[in-house]
Amino acid sequence: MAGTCTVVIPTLNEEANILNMAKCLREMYPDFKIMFMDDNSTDRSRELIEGLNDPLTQIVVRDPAKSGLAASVFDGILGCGTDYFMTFDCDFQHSPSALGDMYRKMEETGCDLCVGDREDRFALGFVRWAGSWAFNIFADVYLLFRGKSVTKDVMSGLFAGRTDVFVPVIEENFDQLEMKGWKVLLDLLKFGPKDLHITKVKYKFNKRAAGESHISPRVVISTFRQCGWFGGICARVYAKVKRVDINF
Ligand SMILES: Nc1nc2c(ncn2[C@@H]2O[C@H](COP(=O)(O)OP(=O)(O)OP(=O)(O)O)[C@@H](O)[C@H]2O)c(=O)[nH]1
Ligand SMILES: [Mg+2]
Repeated sequence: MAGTCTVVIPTLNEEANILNMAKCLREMYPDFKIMFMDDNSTDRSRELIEGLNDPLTQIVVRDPAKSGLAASVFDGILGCGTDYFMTFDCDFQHSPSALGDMYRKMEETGCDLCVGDREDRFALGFVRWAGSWAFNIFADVYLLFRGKSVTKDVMSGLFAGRTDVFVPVIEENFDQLEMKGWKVLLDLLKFGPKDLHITKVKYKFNKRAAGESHISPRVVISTFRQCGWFGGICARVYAKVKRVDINF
């Protein structure tokens, strides 16, 4: 029997994209459950999704006290109730066709995790490409030091996993996860089993379709914080240079 699947989409003020995204995914994947994990958007996101009246498409408005992109994704994985989960952005940077590719890979190989591998890493410009490359090396060294599995792009926001493998990982390490962070895959590898079976699929990385980016220095700080004591020091130095409060 084919495995059931939920697409978990963290969202914040994505009214410019959210309806198109819901319709596009529903048309391409009639059987997938879609969960928009919304951190109390102040725009029309909620009414747009509720107006669809689609039982397989939910918008979960989260507790403001527990806000955070990573917290939203962890919540979605814990609550999805399907065999697989897939994480996906709401701004069309991840190609919707990649979801089908990842689903087939999960089914065909029986792997634990399938990671999206960006074809065009320069799509966001040199500075972000270089930052992502540097962080990948930094995180890989940290993961290998912990004896954990690594993958080509640990910074990827597009990946699929087996719910039975990763729900226990999240539950058992809940207090140590970087809830205010962005790099969910890094925490899943950090706290996951050492011998994960990981595959990858190539996908086209696009520019944001519409709406505003949420990227900020906090992304850098939280990612450093995920990488042990040395990462913690780097986070503090970076916060000082950027004059950002590290306590968020
Ligand atoms: N629930 C939740 N979702 C968020 C939050 N911040 C961003 N998101 C969503 O997470 C996804 C990624 O955010 P983006 O702003 O696209 O970040 P990015 O892709 O790194 O940056 P761009 O390349 O500039 O788009 C989008 O679907 C956002 O709506 C947050 O605090 N909470
Ligand atoms: Mg984006």
